[in-house]
Amino acid sequence: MTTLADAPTASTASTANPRRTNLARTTLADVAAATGDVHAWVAAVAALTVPDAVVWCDGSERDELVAGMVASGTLIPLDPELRPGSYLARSDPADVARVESRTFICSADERDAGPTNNWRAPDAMRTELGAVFAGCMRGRTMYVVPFSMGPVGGPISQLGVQVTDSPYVVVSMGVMTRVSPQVSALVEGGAAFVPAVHSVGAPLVGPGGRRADVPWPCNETKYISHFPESREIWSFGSGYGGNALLGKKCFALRIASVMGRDEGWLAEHMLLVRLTSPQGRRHHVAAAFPSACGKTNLAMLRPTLPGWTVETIGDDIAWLRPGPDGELRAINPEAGFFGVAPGTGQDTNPAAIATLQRDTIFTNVALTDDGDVWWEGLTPQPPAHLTDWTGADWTPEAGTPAAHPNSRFTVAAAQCPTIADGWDDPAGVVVDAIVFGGRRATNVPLVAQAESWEHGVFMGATISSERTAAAEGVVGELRRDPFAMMPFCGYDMADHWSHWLRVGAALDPARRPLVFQVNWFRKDDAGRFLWPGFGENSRVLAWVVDQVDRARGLRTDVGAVTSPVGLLPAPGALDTRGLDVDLDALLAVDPGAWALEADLTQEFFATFGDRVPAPLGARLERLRTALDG
Ligand code: GTP
Ligand code: SPV
Ligand code: MN
Repeated sequence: MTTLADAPTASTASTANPRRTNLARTTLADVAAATGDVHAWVAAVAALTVPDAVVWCDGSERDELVAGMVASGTLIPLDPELRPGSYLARSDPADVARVESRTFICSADERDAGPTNNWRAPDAMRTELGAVFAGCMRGRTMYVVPFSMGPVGGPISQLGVQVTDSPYVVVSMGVMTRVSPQVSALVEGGAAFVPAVHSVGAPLVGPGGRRADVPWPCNETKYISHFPESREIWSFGSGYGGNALLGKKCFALRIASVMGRDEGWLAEHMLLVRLTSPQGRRHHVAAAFPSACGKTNLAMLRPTLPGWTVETIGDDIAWLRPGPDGELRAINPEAGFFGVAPGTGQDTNPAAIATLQRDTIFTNVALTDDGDVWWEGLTPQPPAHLTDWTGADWTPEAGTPAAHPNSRFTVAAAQCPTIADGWDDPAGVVVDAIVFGGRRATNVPLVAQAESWEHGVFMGATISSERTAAAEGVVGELRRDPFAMMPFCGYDMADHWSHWLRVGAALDPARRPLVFQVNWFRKDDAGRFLWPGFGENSRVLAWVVDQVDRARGLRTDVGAVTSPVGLLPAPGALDTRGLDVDLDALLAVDPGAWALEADLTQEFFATFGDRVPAPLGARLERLRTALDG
């Protein structure tokens, strides 16, 4: 950690601050103009935000920042024997999830943001942001965090620099991304980087003088703004998750999706796993599910099928690029997991439980009386007494969850016992199958295979899912979430579909991944899940990769039968031995319900006007014909 010599000096009386004159003159345009040189850019951000000090980070600052946050009450140390090296943070109760209503794509042309993003004209947004960022770091330290998304220097990797006034964010970025002296040297040496400015929006010095800090500073007004053309990120007012850890959704999805569109690759909301069959054949699967719909679970799956192993490569984001031989290669650009705590237990995700034994930051979970953590689903029975996520006494009679439904853990991927050998290979892995899924109580079968790449893009484009607590909104409400990217695509969603068609066309047809759709969440009339899920999902993955082997001539038995919505497992091809499940109900395709679904898809497509690629319209017509037939 180095403190910049020419940083603005500490000031208690804002009027005495020599930067005040600069402040009036520094605009977001000035900051944008300085992005070519990291030092000039940092100086411009400091002139705008007026921190007390500027500190450059390379990971070596971690222990000091943690000690400071323990002293200030931001982090509560957990019992060193029960949970070594681990901490609990409690956010402000009004800052608990991503805020999609305040997430903006500021492309020059409104049509490039598309109808599913909040658009603002770049200049108008720069003016608005200029007003809130001016002096917003008064009384605080501004940290400069150079980071790499993906293995440092890798051909698929990218650099970023996040400026933030939150030490919680600095420490979290150190887990979720690569922060190191090597990365700092690259950035300071002039390597290109994505500039990302973050402030909790809670200056400690104002007109009334200096205020005391609070454990979780934030601001009621929030902006999570992206400028796709200049690749800039500006986030204000929140310290939570994807709002604040700007390498994640803001860079690795919203900005990277635009880079991918322009450069011929894909940035997706996908987990990445390696499956090894009992015969020792390896396959890699990328799977897109909306937030809190089971990516982390599937990424760490413990197969119930004998002889199969699943190894984890990523649990949230994948960057995919056509490789030199017509294959599709993928990396996990992240270095850690920011996973949903509730529902994570020994039965549902033992690998996650093992990962979280030490060196983990928990946010908004409950605290046990002996200094450990708890959340709904960690154990079948809750402890008799807890301190809930708000810091209040809690007993099982409370009637409120002890952990916030979007409470999370932040932990290094390398700690995961199922992490794959070579998970951080800069060249990535070759993707054999792509899976799309969502939470659907009705209609959508357990698994279906696309008949072609175009059909696969149609499947991705038509995903809908019941809302979860990962963002604001009514939990359970059905919404469209194409490619599980609705909140994360930095450009027009229909252009995203065209881009997928283009990328697929550039791949070798013999090596192109097969595409599937899954649904673990189908329910019976009594509202019970029809499928046990979790480790049993290995049965579905096994069928998926068996289908890949069949497509490549490695197996000759019949694996699938046709249906209006795609290829379904042939009788006996999906191994359900030992399970008490109603496979007919799980795979049922109700033509009436699907005809309604097709009508809704047509309405949805219509919202994108003429940007919907023709093959998707044709696919919809084929679906209708098949349902009539
Ligand atoms: P983000 O990190 O928000 O992008 O989400 P994620 O997709 O990684 O979510 P995660 O894996 O943490 O999903 C958590 C929720 O999905 C919990 O409520 C789990 O209990 C539930 N879940 C995961 N897999 C299954 C499954 O196979 N069946 C059922 N019924 N629920 C599941
Ligand atoms: C999601 O909401 O999809 C997440 C959590 O993975 S956050 O990083 O907060 O976006
Ligand atoms: Mn996610």
